[in-house]
Amino acid sequence: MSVDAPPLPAASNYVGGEWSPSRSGRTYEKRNPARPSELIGEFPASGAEDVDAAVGAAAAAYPAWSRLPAAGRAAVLLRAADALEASVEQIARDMTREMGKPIREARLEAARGAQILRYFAGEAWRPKGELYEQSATGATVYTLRRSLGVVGLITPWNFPAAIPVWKTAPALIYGNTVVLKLAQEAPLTGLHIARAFDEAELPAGVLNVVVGRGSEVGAPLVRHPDVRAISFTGSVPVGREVREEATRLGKRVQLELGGHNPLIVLADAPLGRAAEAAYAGAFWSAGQKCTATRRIFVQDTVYDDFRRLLLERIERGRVGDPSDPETEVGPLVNERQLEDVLAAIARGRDEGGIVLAGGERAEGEGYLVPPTLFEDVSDDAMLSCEEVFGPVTSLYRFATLDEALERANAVEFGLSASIFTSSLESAQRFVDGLEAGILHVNSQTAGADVHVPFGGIKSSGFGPHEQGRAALEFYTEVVTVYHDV
Ligand code: UN1
Repeated sequence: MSVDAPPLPAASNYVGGEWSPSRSGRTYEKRNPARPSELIGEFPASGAEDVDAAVGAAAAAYPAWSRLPAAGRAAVLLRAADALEASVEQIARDMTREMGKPIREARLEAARGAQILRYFAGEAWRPKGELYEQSATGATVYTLRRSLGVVGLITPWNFPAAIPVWKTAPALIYGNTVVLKLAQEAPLTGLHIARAFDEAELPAGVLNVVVGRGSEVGAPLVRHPDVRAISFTGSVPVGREVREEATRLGKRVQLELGGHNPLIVLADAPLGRAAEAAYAGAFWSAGQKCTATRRIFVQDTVYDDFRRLLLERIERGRVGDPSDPETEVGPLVNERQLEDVLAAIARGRDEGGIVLAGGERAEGEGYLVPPTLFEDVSDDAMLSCEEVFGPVTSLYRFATLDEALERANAVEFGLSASIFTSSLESAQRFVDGLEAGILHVNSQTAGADVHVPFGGIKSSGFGPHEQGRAALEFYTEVVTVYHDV
């Protein structure tokens, strides 16, 4: 069964509570990566003048929004959650059509949007400061957290519902107003978020959504003097530019960047579960997650068994049309990503890696590469060190847990990591020694609960983490009040 394509949507920016084309009138075409001959729609190719208008609207809306009681802001988030939830199926279908995420994952992600909004609505009733006594007098001294003002959010195409919501929801609940720059490859999903807030009667200008290229929208947003803080999710090179520019201008900046996430399988692991986690972690969403499993370290005594189980799982996996609810692995997002992934596979082979499965573009019009598994890749080869944003992962053999931890840590990234073991002691050594911001014991490297911090260390992230109560740190600033009577 395949889902039907809905009619082409009217696509615009959302600025000051109005749906509007780009000021220049320029547009770009968005095509379906599973069927590039199918046009999804024409979207605004926005520029600096659109950013100016959006920041102006956000600045004008800020005083009233920030003074509203937090419970009033929460009411808007809760209504937006209902609106998103009512259109989960439509959002999921649009997501699948515009960026190729298999519909079964797209549905889960769209539903997660409503959950994130509800969690952050709850922040209205949680503490925003701490109470102390002054040393000299015993009178009160307390901290309070205040909103920043206008914040700029720059989001990627690979989680086009979850990431815009997990930045927007905390920004708004703590009293900021927002300019959200959507990824060029996934505008339609993000515009559903604007529509949900519009239906929720968010006051005009509190959330402004602008579609366009990073260089034409992202860069002016980072530079804009009225934008106090920038939260960015994307690639390491662009993230570094954003950090340099934002810090040069004295702005607060938060980066969520790439990963090169290891999964360690010990000899005492439940091997079937580990193979399942390796498959899902490496290949769901065609490996286009910063949390995807890129390196699989397997203890030598079970290496051959695990390799067989994973190859069997790859053989059984459903690869193809992402609008088919059975499909597990769909296309890459665009032709450039396809070319980058194929070039990385070619380099992996040139550097001595052996392809055990996949390795070639699939037949047909879509940008599809089947799950690709390497072995015999050396630790200093490109595939072992650099993030390849596609369904490509490598198997490595190791003897001891110490060796596995050392090799797993030998990359510049530190986002997520997993271990499969039935030993409490080994699990604890992994938790103590693995350099990553998100650790999984007996589960796959991808996935993120709304109520706990999400973020990487080393080159994978910068600034406070996202989600959970960690979001309070980034979207507010601390004021200390000495209160004598
Ligand atoms: C997840 O693993 O569900 O862009 C979330 C990314 C991450 C989000 C991953 N920032 O892939």
